[in-house]
Amino acid sequence: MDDPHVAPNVSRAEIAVAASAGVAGVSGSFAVAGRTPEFVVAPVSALVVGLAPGAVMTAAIRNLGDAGHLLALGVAAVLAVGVLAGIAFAGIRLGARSEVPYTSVAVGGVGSWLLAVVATGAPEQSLATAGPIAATLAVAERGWAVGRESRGARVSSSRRKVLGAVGSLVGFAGFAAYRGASITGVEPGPISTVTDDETHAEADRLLSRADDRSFDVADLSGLVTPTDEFYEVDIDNVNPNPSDDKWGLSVTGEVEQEVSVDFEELSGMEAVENRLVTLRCVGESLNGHKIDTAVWTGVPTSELLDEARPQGSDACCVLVRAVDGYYQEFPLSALEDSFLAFGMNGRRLPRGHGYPVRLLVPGHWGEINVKWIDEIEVLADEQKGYWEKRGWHGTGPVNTVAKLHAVNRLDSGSGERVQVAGHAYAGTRGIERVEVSTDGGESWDEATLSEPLPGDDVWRQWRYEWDAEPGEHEVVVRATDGEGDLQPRAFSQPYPSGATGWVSRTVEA
Ligand SMILES: Nc1nc2c(c(=O)[nH]1)N[C@H]1C(S)=C(S)[C@@H](COP(=O)(O)O)O[C@H]1N2
Ligand SMILES: [Mo]
Repeated sequence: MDDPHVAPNVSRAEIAVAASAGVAGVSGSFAVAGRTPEFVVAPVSALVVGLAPGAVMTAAIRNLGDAGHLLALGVAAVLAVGVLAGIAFAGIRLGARSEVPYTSVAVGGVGSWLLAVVATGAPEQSLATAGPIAATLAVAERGWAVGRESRGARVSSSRRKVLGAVGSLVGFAGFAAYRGASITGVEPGPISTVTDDETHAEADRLLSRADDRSFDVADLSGLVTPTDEFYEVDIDNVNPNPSDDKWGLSVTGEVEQEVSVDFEELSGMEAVENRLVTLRCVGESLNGHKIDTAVWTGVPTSELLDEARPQGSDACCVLVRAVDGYYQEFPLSALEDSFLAFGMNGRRLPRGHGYPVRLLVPGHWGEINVKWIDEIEVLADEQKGYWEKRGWHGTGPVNTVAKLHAVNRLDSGSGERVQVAGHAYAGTRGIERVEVSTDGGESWDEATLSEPLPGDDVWRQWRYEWDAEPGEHEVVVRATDGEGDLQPRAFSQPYPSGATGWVSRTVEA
């Protein structure tokens, strides 16, 4: 039965057992850890992301979103199965040469456990990787022992055993997928679990104010984005899952005094407040949807900076680091009005948006709004951040944009009344005016803007209606920011400095 293509004395059965052990190990790990950093595939995935060229990463994150993350995680899972199968195989081979019973089980079990501990740093959860591998090897070794004793046993009985083994493995993997999918990591409770009720009440007031001022337009999202619809951009396929008591933030580098806070100290500060802030990703397409707004609860970063006292002329900029290995560099001045948020829309930050604490830098592209923040290093010399090393220029203020997301036909008896609407955003410059053309840019009319919301970094909604002649109309939208600057007409792709141009769309009346 030996396969001529594999090394002498290595049987297909051994390879099949090793591969099964690998699948069982990854399954067991997922059943216990789910999509958290303790999942044995997570470090493999981080390695893959680290090695991937910037262009590939950018394309995957921009075009595939979470599907891209799942795809990459799938590739990493296959690699992890391979590595664990390798350990199991080493166990089987050593076992074949050893007189000591269950050598394969010991080698495969202990070896995979050690590797999982080194990779994830989680000794207990790593048992869920090693256990199923050891069990698979034990079943196989027992089967081989029995097989040797009763040579010539009927083939049908061994086929039945193989089918049974495959069935158990598939069943176990299915159970693991189901179990692991329900593990979400830290769950955000209401903000009042860490602040006083007044802070919570204030967040609720801002939420209802935003609700009141949002247009009632079909297909147009409100002025505040519900947390589970808020866009998300992550470099990793598995988000960190930190706990409050393990978290800490320090201000280091060119400062007179290094400062560190833990979560209790930060959330217990007098200065806790709520802010409405819009975020926009530099990688989003011109009329894309990677732009959203929330009510954030937190503390001005100046509370820590004032204590640390960056050293005057020596300090040009900051390098902000995060738990997931992400880092961004930008001018110290941008940090002045920034905010350390631990709440989002009246609840603790969800894991995907930076639990326990993230940075919000008013008016700047999303990428420097570092999630899972744990260090602010004040620098004397400029450096490149994570995305800047990959060619992006996304640490500065956002470009002005007017989106066109809703087109509705209003029933008005005679003729076609058409409504178009969207959001407009210019960071801290604010939006002064949005204009709409229904003839491809020949003539312009002013759109109605939503009432401004408190805060100096909040988008606005616009809407416009007209009686349209039957046929096609080229609708174009453009915004003017609070400094009186009309957004540039010239179109450019998001890479490397953010999309520019006027959004246009053909509307059928
Ligand atoms: N630690 C960390 N912070 C991060 C990122 C990340 O991958 N890791 N992505 C950045 C990017 S590119 C953007 S656009 C915003 C998105 O924030 P959100 O996912 O909460 O919408 O977070 C930024 N902060
Ligand atoms: Mo981004």
